[in-house]
Amino acid sequence: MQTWRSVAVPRVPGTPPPLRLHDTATGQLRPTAPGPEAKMYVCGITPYDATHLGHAATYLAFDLVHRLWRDAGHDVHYVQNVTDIDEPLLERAERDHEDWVVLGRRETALFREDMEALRVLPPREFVGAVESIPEIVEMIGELLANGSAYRAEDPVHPDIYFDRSYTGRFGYESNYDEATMAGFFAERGGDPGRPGKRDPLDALLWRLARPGEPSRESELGAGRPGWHVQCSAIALNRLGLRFDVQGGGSDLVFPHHEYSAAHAEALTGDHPFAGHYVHAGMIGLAGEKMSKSKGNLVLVSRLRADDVDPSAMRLALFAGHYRTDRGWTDELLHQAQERLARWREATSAQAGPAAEGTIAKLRDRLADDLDTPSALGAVDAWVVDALEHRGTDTDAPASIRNAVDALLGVAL
Ligand code: 5CA
Ligand code: ZN
Repeated sequence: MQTWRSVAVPRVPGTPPPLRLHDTATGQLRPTAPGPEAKMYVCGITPYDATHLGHAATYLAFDLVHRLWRDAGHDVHYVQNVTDIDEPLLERAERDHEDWVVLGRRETALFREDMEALRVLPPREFVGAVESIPEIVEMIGELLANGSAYRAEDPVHPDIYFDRSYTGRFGYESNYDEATMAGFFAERGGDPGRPGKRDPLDALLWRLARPGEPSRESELGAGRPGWHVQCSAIALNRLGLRFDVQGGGSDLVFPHHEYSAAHAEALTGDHPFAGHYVHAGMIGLAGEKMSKSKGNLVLVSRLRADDVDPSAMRLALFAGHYRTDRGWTDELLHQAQERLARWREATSAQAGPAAEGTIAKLRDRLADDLDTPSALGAVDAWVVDALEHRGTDTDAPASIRNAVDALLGVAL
């Protein structure tokens, strides 16, 4: 699929520390250890409604990873998918008497626009599930061949399922117990009660077409792919096993990332799928998770239509730590707008206090599991100094502006 346009990223003098990120699988803060090419896969949208601030927060967190790796000199191979064929999209299209392909394309186009406005650096590859069906079919064929996939015992619809016991490692990513897994599996798109499966928690790989359902012809029979195998195939075929970061919101810890990893590991016989499993917290509104299905949304496109500066949206979301579940409020946005105005005032002066220490602190805080609250605090401290004492370093305002642009994506 077509991606979106990139903004230029200025170079920042000095040496950045290695980036450490929290890994869900081990529960530890560990250094990312990318080679010359840093590899990241972040789960993309299911395009049945517009981008809300929850999505934005998650993509902004991974935009920081992208920016910090670039700052450290890595060539970043970033892959993001679009779940342009799946239950929620098809249901919404049906509800609204709309063509599911048209709906998906329209919302994907709006997502691109929102990401570009937010100055999110684009992925190198932006990949739709529908266009990936041939490679997904191939992967499922191989899983059937090695015995990790099977046909449900159902004479009418022998859909294909994944045997979750196959790798012997199932559960290592989420670390959830059986009861927790069963709860999330049922809640997040699984079908535990489907007759003909070997285990209620075996996940769907290929759903044979029912009358009136969209499908693609394939050697598996006409049908469509399950959700987890889409991301598994798209990531594996572009990044290979042991890529650096698998990312998404915390609602993807289980089942989605557990099965994506298990499918790829079953296929290759190797481990682990990703070096780090990184999850952003949920953004809520008035105490509830913001979600398309609940409809309690603040849309990026709505805020843009109200002329809210995307840099203020960034600062509002970065005021909290990416892993913390947090609420969106008008007050949060208001504070971010004030902060942005102060930063702009200080960096438009002729001179200011020396910038090097602040830039080192900014990098240091971000490298520590994207500690944006402290990173913003470091810039705040320089800004207070600049506005109160008016330093004499004539390069400093531009240096701060440059670093804030490159590392936080905030345009001053
Ligand atoms: N297409 C799948 C992933 S393959 C999906 O989850 N799509 S989504 O549109 O529902 O969400 C897109 C991304 O935004 C996912 O990473 C999801 O974890 C994240 N997300 C969804 N809701 C929120 C929220 N309220 N706060 C933070 N992140 C969220
Ligand atoms: Zn995904």
